[in-house]
Amino acid sequence: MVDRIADPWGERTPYGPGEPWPVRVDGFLEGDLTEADVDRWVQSASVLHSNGDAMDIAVADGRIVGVRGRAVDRVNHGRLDPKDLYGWQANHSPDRLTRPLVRDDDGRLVETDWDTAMGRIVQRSRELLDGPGGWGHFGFYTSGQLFLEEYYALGVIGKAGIGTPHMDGNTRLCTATAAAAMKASFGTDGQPGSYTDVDHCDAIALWGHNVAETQTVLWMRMLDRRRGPNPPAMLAVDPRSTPVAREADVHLAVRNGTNLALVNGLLREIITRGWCDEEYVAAHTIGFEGLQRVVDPYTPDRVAAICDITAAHVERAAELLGTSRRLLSTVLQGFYQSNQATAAACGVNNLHLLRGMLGREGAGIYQMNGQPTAQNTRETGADGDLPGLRNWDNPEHIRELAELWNVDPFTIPHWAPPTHAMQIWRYAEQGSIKLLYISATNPAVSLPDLARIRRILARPELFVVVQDLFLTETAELADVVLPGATWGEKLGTFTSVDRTVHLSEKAVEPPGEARADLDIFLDYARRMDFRDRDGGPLITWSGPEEVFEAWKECSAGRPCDYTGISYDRLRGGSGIQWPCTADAPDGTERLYTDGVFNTDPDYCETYGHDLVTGAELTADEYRAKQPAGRAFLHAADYQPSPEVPDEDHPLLLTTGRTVYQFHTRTKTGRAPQLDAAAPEVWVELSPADAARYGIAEGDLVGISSARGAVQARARLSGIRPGVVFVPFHYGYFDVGAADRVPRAANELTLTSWDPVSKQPIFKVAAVGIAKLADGDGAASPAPTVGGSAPVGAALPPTAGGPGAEATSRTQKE
Ligand SMILES: Nc1nc2c(c(=O)[nH]1)N[C@H]1C(S)=C(S)[C@@H](COP(=O)(O)OP(=O)(O)OC[C@H]3O[C@@H](n4cnc5c(=O)[nH]c(N)nc54)[C@H](O)[C@@H]3O)O[C@H]1N2
Ligand SMILES: Nc1nc2c(c(=O)[nH]1)N[C@H]1C(S)=C(S)[C@@H](COP(=O)(O)OP(=O)(O)OC[C@H]3O[C@@H](n4cnc5c(=O)[nH]c(N)nc54)[C@H](O)[C@@H]3O)O[C@H]1N2
Ligand SMILES: [Mo]
Repeated sequence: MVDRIADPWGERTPYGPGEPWPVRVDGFLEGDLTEADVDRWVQSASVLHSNGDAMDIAVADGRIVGVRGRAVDRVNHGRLDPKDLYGWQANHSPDRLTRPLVRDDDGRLVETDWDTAMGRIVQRSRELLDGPGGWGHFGFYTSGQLFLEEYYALGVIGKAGIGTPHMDGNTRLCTATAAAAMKASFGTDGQPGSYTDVDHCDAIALWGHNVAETQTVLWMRMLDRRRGPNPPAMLAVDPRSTPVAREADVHLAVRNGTNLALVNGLLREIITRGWCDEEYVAAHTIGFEGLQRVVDPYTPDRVAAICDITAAHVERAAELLGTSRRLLSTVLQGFYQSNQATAAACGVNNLHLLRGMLGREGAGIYQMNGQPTAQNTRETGADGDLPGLRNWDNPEHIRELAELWNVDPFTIPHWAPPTHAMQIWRYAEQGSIKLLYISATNPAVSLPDLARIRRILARPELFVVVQDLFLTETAELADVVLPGATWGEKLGTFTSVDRTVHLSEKAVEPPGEARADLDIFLDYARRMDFRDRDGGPLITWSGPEEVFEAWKECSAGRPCDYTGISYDRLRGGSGIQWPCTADAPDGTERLYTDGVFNTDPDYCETYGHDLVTGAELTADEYRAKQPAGRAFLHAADYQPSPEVPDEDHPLLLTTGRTVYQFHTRTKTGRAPQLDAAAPEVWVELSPADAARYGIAEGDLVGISSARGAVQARARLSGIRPGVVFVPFHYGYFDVGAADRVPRAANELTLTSWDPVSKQPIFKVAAVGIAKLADGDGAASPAPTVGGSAPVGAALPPTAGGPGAEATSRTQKE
């Protein structure tokens, strides 16, 4: 038995390079149940991060009573993380939405039946679609947490039914930069690496990624290598002292917002010190001279000054990267949500290309996903891209889709790039979008500058539909609220970071009248009576497996080819990595093993952008580069972040996560062990800044930016001086509580985004702080585990107690 709140990572199972990662099966059952009490185990995988931890759901008396990791799965070899273990309890929360809600004449949300709720949505949709401006009035804002089948259905509704380009996911906040960087460097989206690269690598570089807290099982794999023979070296780039930073051999605590300067400096060192794989560069890349010209001025001294680290640290990091033989990199929000996101993420791709560290065991890149199904949002086109990683600017790709759906090519929006989420919100603000259909996301907590978002949602002219499990901060402001069924209550598939596809079976019935999102979307399509080119119904699917089969056809011949996968093949064993075809029936471990990239003009997903301005290149400009299967080395100069400290706001704010909470806490806030481990917002600051502002552990602190202010209790942590950190999990009100003290990090953040990926900058803002009240010696609610670990003080350690005891069984494979 292990208290996995006190110890999120559990026991080490060390292993050496090239050895199989030992199995360790983790499980948790509610109360004092044992496996003998379980009636059925139902196959699934985690939806509380992107790792794809495979698990079985324990069912007794028609209820979910626990979970157990799947030993046979390639992703986790049986392991589960704290959210996997305890998070499912939210499904049973008594405040689940069980009936649709509509706004009555007094402006209150009242329960109603499905016919009434759907009737209102369809009536408004029809008025808008048949009136002047038509499709232009529709906006769809979806998620990275639904299933593949749900996104594909939504994509077809938006693109072939309504014909609107205004569709995106919260994946724009999450992994838009991963997609943008892979498209820019390699031609299409699609993760080059495999999780098994951890088993083979001799160096791991973590670029703005607190993997210990956010892909906890992947970190277990890395830690097991670190504790075994011939461990990999480790580099961490993060302004905070996260568990990753504390473990790393070299930690670069850069000033947030300066990643690109660092990366340029490292690339310069790799080139000048002769660590390039010249043969690989000559045969498989394009753009070396341009890259060299851009990075040349980034000497270690100059980088040290911009990033506020030492030149010696830059040199040590370069040496670690330059002398490794099998380098694995992971990139996430410290890069994606920071200044110059796409350029910095492309810089990591450049590093691997220069060193030929791609497409072989241990040499891999994870341009990470965050949400469990973000990969599918991107593949199926629910983020506005075209399904199958097709290029909106390539008429042949449009023709393929038109044929597949039997619609006129002109119905499919392709006269301009798809509208990104930040622009969708702007159109809703300006009034051209009049119907905003939000599914499985809580923008009233997760988008930047919340005062503005609340104002937009509350506009009387904007008809807002929210499809969720709970009455969230967003649902509160909706005109119609639709109760969704969730994980464990519905069937579907999804794909994790390293392209592993998992099946998630239905274990139990949803509560009340809640319905699977797919059923809701299909019902909407039926009621809207969308037609194909011959007057037949556009959408005839009735269930997930039919949609999956249709999706396979759409994916055929594209990088994300699913044609060799079926529900039956996903049952029983391990997840399978795409592409999976007749030629590769067991899936594909790594992409680009032959050094041939997806950059052919007829095949690529984009004709590219100028990394600095975001300007789109044309097909002719792209063709003129004659990529011929070579990868692009893109480079750009560093520029300071759009917001830098000033007199009123002398500190840099950054935001992010703790291991115990998921996003806006709609699930983890309702799982008692997780909720108790991090029940309230806090602010991390360095002891030096604390002394300067007269703040002690536990004091109540006011934090203000040009947009808003929040209050939080202070934690003195290992964060770099000049920077404060606020977790973004805590919404306007707490689960079950009626108090409305502003405490969401996004009250403070700014409306600004990367020019290429359009991902918002959540990681850099200027703030001021002031002590509001004495903590009287009580510790802040921040966990003592993870990035919020205290420095200099012995505080009561975070623990879960008997209610958090989970099982863990190790065995040698
Ligand atoms: N426990 C938990 N796990 C999760 C989630 C969750 O909510 N909770 N969410 C999932 C999702 S959707 C996502 S996207 C991932 C996110 O996973 P991560 O990206 O690992 O999480 P974050 O905490 O957002 O950011 C990572 C780190 O970036 C650092 N950082 C901030 N600014 C900068 C900067 O300018 N440069 C650099 N180099 N680093 C910087 C922060 O200090 C932070 O430690 O996690 C997934 N897993
Ligand atoms: N300041 C700051 N802001 C950030 C970030 C940051 O690091 N800092 N990170 C950003 C990132 S990476 C992300 S991914 C976003 C996340 O932001 P959100 O997506 O807004 O956060 P969630 O709380 O996951 O919201 C998901 C919603 O979907 C509901 N839901 C869950 N499952 C289902 C389902 O099966 N069906 C339906 N219909 N509903 C469901 C949940 O109840 C919840 O309300 O936040 C972003 N915002
Ligand atoms: Mo995310």
